[in-house]
Amino acid sequence: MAHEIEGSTDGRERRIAIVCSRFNAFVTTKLLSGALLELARHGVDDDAVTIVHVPGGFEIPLAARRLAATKRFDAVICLGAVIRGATAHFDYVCSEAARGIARVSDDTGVPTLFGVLTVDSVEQALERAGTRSGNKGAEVARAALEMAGLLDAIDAMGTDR
Ligand code: INI
Repeated sequence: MAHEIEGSTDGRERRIAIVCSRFNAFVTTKLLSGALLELARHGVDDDAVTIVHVPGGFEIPLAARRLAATKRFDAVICLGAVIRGATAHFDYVCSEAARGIARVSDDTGVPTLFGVLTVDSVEQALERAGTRSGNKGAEVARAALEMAGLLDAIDAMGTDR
């Protein structure tokens, strides 16, 4: 019979870091609120959450990497908002943020979640920050807990055959 493993989203023993970009703060503060609410809903203690602010999406990976390297956290949640209309270097900021965040996970083994909105307009950004299309911050917070739980479950299998 096949073995199936899923990550528990129980947050009671979790320590979580959040990197939040200040650029487009009218959106990212909503993502942050969504993430904090979701973590609390899953039992994560207030004291177990560390929030780090960075200037823009471009700077998220560096801060995320430093946090992951401390090994103090079960997951790092990255929050930002890159809006096409607002910048000529939209594509650069998006791709560096996405690539950099993925690398943090790969290099450190600490789940590092991509909660950076990459959208065409302010309306689309606000829709994904708690109005019509849910809240990306909450979504990645839940995913962070699931990935932390999943890695623990895989580790608990041990290395024996
Ligand atoms: N950073 C963002 O997070 N979102 C944006 O929409 C954005 N725009 O429009 O330029 C943005 N730029 C700043 C960038 O992330 C860096 O902070 C800056 O280039 C300094 O390195």
